[in-house]
Amino acid sequence: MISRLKSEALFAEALKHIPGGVNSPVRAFRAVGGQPFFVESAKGARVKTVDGDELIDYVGTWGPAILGHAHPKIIAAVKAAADHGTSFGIPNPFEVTMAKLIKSLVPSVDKVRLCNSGTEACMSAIRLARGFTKRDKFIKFDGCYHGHADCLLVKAGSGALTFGHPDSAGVPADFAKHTLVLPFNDPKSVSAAFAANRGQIAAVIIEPVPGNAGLYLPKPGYLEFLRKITAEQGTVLIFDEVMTGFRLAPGGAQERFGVRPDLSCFGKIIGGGLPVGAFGGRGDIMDFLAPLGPVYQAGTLSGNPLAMAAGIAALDELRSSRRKEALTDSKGKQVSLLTSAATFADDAYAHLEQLGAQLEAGLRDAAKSAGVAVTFNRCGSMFCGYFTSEPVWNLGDAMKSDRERFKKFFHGMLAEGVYLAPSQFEAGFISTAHAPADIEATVKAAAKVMKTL
Ligand code: HOZ
Repeated sequence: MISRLKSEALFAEALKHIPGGVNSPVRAFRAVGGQPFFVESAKGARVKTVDGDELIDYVGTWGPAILGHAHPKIIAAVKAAADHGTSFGIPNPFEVTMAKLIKSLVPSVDKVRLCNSGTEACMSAIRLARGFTKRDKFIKFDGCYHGHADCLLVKAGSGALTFGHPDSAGVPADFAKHTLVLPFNDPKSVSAAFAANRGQIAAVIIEPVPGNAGLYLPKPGYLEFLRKITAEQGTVLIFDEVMTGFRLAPGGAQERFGVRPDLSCFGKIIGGGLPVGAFGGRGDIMDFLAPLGPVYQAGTLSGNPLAMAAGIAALDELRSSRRKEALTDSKGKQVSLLTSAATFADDAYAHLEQLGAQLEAGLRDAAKSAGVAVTFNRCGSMFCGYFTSEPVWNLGDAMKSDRERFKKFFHGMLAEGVYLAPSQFEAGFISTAHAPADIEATVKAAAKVMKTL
């Protein structure tokens, strides 16, 4: 039995001073029971607890750590930036570099505004879409989580769902009455909502690959359908790529699925582990923002030099892993890496894909050998195993999974030194710092734990 005495003492102290002892609800372990451990440090694919345990980490600080923890380039960039000051409240050169980097990776972005969190990004994108279209209503999908702004905290995923409050208390009904919530992967309900609210829908906001109710994928043609109907209806299509951006491909889910939204929301990876958010897209829409236009949005720490330096280092490292291996054809023209099997393994995204496939195959085998029904969903380096034999395409399907089994699995894996998200309704994240041996160890642990379920 692993001793967690230091974590327990810290948590007891935290409970006296912080509601629930945590600063973000999912961290409280309520969905799995028990108490959270406290982390002393993290490096590469591992976190080290204050009790001295080293755990293989698949939470990755909920997505930002795509290069693993404490990547030397990011740490060096933050240290160097800090020497020049931590915040200026007036433009700094890093902001311009970051905006150009985002644009170069995500072709749907003409202009980008930086802010401090994914919540801010989504809240601001909705306000911008409403200001631009002069319409009030918008569509979101159940189980999708777009941060905790009032109008978005309706049938929301992540902690809101885990704790049984997908509609939060404290949100006046009037504030949420323009939010239309529909099932994911169901084109008919979208057509019906447009027909019933003709000329009134400002935006459709969606996590193109929802990662806040576990993980499920868009059915073939679904994102294309949303693109078509929103274009026809003069509605702004917003992709919330806070989790998927720069992870599922350099250009995010929109690159992976080949669908171009009007606006996109980002966060996580572009902060390299520091607080950050961003939203961007079509220039004609973005120019509705103050000071050019009538839609107000602001922030003291927006474009913060430390967060920018960390994010630039992270994006640059991801990009350079491609550049290093870039091939040229006979005329010296660069050939896409993804066309070359020979260089596949050295590309960060190909590496993540391979690790994801290894984990998927291993966990499927482990479940099969143990006779445990698991539906394993994966998209690149994001994954979720639901304890159900049915396919999972939306929140309704996800809710059918056996959460008691998940609890046992979670704690069993933790005891084996593997840290998964402490909720059935969160995605797992693989980083470039995970080695095939880490995946192998994880699969071995899973095979052992599955037999006890
Ligand atoms: N909303 C995050 C998961 N989807 C949780 C963030 C955290 O607790 O750090």
